[in-house]
Amino acid sequence: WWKDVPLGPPDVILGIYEAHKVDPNPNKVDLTVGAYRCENGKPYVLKTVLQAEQNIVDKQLDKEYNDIGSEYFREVTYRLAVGEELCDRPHVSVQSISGSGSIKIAAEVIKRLYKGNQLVFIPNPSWVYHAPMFELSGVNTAFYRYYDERSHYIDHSGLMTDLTYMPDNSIVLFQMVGHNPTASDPSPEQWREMSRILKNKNVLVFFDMAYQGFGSGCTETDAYAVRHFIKEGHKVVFAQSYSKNLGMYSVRVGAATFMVDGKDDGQPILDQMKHLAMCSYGQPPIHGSQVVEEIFRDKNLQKSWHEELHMMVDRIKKMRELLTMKLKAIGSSHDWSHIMKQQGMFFFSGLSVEQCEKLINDHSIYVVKNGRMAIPGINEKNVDYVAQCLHQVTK
Ligand code: PLP
Ligand code: TYF
Repeated sequence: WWKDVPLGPPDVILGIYEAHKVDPNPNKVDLTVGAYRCENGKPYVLKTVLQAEQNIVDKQLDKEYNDIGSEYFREVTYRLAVGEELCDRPHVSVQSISGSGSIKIAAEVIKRLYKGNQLVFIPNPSWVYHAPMFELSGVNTAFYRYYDERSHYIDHSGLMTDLTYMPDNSIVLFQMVGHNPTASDPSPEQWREMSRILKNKNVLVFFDMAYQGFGSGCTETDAYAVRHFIKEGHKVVFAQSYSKNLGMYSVRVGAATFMVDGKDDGQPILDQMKHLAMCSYGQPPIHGSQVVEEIFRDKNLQKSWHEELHMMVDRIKKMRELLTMKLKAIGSSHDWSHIMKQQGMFFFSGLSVEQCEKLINDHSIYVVKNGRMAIPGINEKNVDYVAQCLHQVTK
């Protein structure tokens, strides 16, 4: 029946993750998906989340339709992004299906606001789904320079130049923290410079905030960029996700927010977001938002959440140090300084496709073929093996 239908594009990350699952090699290491793993290599369910779920059961909370998310959920989620200082700024937000659904809803609204006439500029490189999400929503995409392959860090002059020449009224997408895949985030000074450059261009600034907390370990510190751009009077939209910072990957909880000029200014945007949600997935799932609400209602749960977030980020930092040390100890003369310079979930190694394929095929170390490695897959048990194999393929 469907022989004329072409195959869909393969998922370059999850495809390798699936291949890892069926590899019988006992030494195999999975460094593919951007999801946290414990020291024992297993996924981590936050104790804070388990306690919040227990509360939900104990309270026998209902599972009524969830509309655009409760006032309380949307309020605390907004505050998590903007902090106390900006919490009274006019905005409209809807709970959505984690970061992905929130980006998509916002992209669909943007298409209606701009009628397909403006480009959205995306960092080169960026998360693999950014461009297709906008394209599928009818918003054309272009790239701006972001990453310097030689320094393995931000391409300062390329980035600033491309922002300078960005046409007025464009849309620009930034990853707020924990950039996927480059693990390279602008410094506060660089964010300020970027804001100054864009100031008089009437640009719509779109923040993807998938990793808030996973940069520094502190959700406040990590929100510097979005807060600075709002304070500076930019038109800001942002997509939040609790997938990573609460370890609720498959629970699918997040929010899409448009900053607006006053309450009336926001009503059409809110209506649009609500309608688009109703016509695609209906209403957002309530379980994850109840978990979030339980945590925000209880100071002790908030405290334990932040402790667990710190614990995850600290282990990632420790693994960066350990891997660097091991590579040095076994005599690798390759430049690995970017392991420590980068932050967040990933190490963007700069290894070639051939080197990555060697890691996968000869050593059962599963990495994304653009050289991206998810640090949480490394632990004290496999770090020697990972170091040896990295040394092997870079000799
Ligand atoms: N944005 C970025 C940069 C990501 O890396 C991811 C997931 O890895 C997402 C968005 C979407 O994640 P989720 O839909 O689980 O929030
Ligand atoms: O590791 C990454 O970059 C992601 C992971 O719906 C991912 O692409 C997997 C599934 C999904 C969103 C993100």
